[in-house]
Amino acid sequence: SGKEKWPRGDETVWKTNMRGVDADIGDITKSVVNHVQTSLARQAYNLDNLGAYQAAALSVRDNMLVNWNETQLHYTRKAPKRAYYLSLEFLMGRTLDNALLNLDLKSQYKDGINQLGFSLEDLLEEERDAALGNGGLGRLAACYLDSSASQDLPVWGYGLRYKYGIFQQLISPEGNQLEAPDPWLDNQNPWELPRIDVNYEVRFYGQSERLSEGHGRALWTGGQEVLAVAYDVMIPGCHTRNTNNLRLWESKPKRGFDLNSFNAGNYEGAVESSNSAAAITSVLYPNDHTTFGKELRLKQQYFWTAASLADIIRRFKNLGKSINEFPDYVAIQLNDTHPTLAIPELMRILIDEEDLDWNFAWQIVTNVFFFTNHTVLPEALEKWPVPLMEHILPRHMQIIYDINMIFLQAVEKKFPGDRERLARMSLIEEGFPKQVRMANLACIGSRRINGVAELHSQLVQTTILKDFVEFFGVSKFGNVTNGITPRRWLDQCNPELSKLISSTLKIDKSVWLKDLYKLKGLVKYAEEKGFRAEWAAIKQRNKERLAHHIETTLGFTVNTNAMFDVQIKRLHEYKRQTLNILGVIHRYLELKAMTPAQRKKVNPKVVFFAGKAAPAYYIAKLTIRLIVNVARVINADPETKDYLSLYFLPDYSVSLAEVLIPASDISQHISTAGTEASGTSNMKFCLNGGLLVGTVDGANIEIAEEVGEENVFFFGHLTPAVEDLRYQHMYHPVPVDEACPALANVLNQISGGLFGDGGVYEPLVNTIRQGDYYLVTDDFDSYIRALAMVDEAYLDRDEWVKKSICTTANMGKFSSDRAIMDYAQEYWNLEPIPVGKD
Ligand code: Z2T
Repeated sequence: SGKEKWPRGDETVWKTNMRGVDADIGDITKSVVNHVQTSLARQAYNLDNLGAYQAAALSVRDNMLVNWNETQLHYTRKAPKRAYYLSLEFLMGRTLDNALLNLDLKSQYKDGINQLGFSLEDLLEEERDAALGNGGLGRLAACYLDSSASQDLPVWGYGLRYKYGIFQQLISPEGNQLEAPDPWLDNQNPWELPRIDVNYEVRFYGQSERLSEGHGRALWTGGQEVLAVAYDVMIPGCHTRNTNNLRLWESKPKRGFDLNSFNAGNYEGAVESSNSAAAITSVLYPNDHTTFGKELRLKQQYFWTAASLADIIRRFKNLGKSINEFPDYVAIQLNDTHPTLAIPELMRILIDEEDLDWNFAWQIVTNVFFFTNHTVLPEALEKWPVPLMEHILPRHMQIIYDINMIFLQAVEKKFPGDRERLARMSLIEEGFPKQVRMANLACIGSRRINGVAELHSQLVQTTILKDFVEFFGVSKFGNVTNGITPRRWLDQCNPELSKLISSTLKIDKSVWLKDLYKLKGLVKYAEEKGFRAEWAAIKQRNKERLAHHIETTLGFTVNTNAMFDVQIKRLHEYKRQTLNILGVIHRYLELKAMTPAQRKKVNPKVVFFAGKAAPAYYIAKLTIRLIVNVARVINADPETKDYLSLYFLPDYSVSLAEVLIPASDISQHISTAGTEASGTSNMKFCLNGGLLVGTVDGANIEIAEEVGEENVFFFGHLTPAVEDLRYQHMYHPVPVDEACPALANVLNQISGGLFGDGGVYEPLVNTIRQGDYYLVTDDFDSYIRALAMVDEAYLDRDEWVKKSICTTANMGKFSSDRAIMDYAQEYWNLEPIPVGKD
């Protein structure tokens, strides 16, 4: 490389002009002013914070584009193996601050923006979150993109450009969650580049006619054709020129109007079909752990996988290689089962379009795909009704049947006569209607399968995919414990702590942010009084920053002398926000029973909740209502409010998490054992020196292994006990009054109307009184004891700060850099391709 002929014009003119903005104030202000004038057509006279933010963003974007172009050219020249991360969700949050930090331009832009009469901090607040995800799964995808770029790995993301991201959450005066649309693109989005020229046609419906016997070619015709148009989002690596790509697809009608109906005088029909094409990428489905079997969701999944595969294959073909080398150049990671249709789609392309025979095609397919499972909850396992699939994707349904028949023959050969095993492993679940089991399809169509934490990966192998482990052997199954990017989740959200770490370790942050095990060096400073004082002072200022945020956005005055106790995540019964709120009520009742003198000895505490509930999840919404009404009562109680207060912060988002996490003393990760696959916010809190109250579940276990069990407050039953306890609740129920009197008392207070009409909460309270699937009764006493130990530990503030320091110091393992390198080496077989190093 480097010896190619320059393609056009005078090479030096091109090259000297191909540069972004220099890292000096003069060049930066020139670039921003230029964007104000030419890109926005505005002037200093009428420029508000939003306009100034947009101009600053466009200026930073210029820099990223230079790197992006160089990176893509470099990858093309080096022609390495590439990986593609297919995810229906990318919860990116804001971009400007992250980009400035990764490009190492933040202080220069701060000064430049100042000279122009604005404050960078204010401008950062103007940006809307890109909230194209529900929760952990989508945020994980965003962290993995940051880590791929930061480690120079040739990885692209593929997703959908939803017009509406996750809904905005409003809380009504009664405490009910209301949902409003999130039109995140209304202010224009400077971070995306429309690529009108990169587009593919995607077919739905129609007929599939087999052209030969057996598993040969077919002809799929008719139906509806929709256009997929690419929008590219640049992903800058940290302190590297490598800038990767996230390609998001937007759906459009193929021609503005359907001409046939238009000519037949059916104007409305024509417009409607154009609407139905645009509808495909209109909205992100807001369910995190349930599937609804909606036709539009299936169309989203196919639209996205078909466009992405077409794009991947086009790029591969540009290499001029033969198709059997496809797995040497391409790895495709399936983020949960949502992109599983990519498997029959690649079969369709190889057989119907490339004319390969079945076995050869299947050989390629099963060497390209990798599958990550994110939950073992049965209600989250995707199944699609066969009639729906047949209607929308007739050719794919044929292929799925063919895959199934050949697979079950192999199973029958290995386990002769085991009909129940065949029924369990079949891609088709019998019933009315029959359904396609997407996890089974993803499993047999992939090279390797992984879970997202040690315990979870074990559960995958021993429960939902047990038969497949027995069939394929255990080496096809693995674990990659999740990680988080320390760029956003320490340096960006907690700049003071980041600075203290760099100055203490005497290591530039560009080094330890990319080698997080370096934090271990902090352990010895836990013994230094001065260091502990600085550490504690930063936590205190972060608490004040949060309090200030709440004061300005919600108007509440938060007691910053209290311990901050935080639970922020999607509302779900398995995550047991119920346990937390019932614990709060228990504490309140105890405080009420005390004399003023006794109360004065209590550790004051502020409890924060935030999180969205799926719009159709009744019990989760009722839990929000209970939290809001408990808050209303106890925050207004003059006897107790100095010792206990409670806030439900509406509209949880990545940006809100960035303010909450650095302010927490303690955070709660209290799922029923065996239900939370990993959790990732647990890692974010601990990285920021917050301690953890949790069950022995998901990544909590590995966090305790790293930071030491003495620094984690564990409670509750263990995974192996859960099945038996559930059985007890079902078949030998013990009334709550007997099983757990303290809990019974709390439930009776709710039913008795202490927090408003008790009848409202009966459906929620009854999930515990009857059945108690998530074992709130069984874990309540041990939970209360764990919280008492937290209070006791907090009394010795010196020891507490030591725990906090040692926790941060031992979080190296949970960098998403480690996780993504694990995928690169153990799954994708990918090498770093650094730009500008050769
Ligand atoms: C999700 O966020 C997660 C799992 C899902 O299963 C769906 C969604 Cl939207 C289908 C979460 C897990 O609950 C969490 O434990 C894990 O840390 C996260 O994915 C990332 O792996």
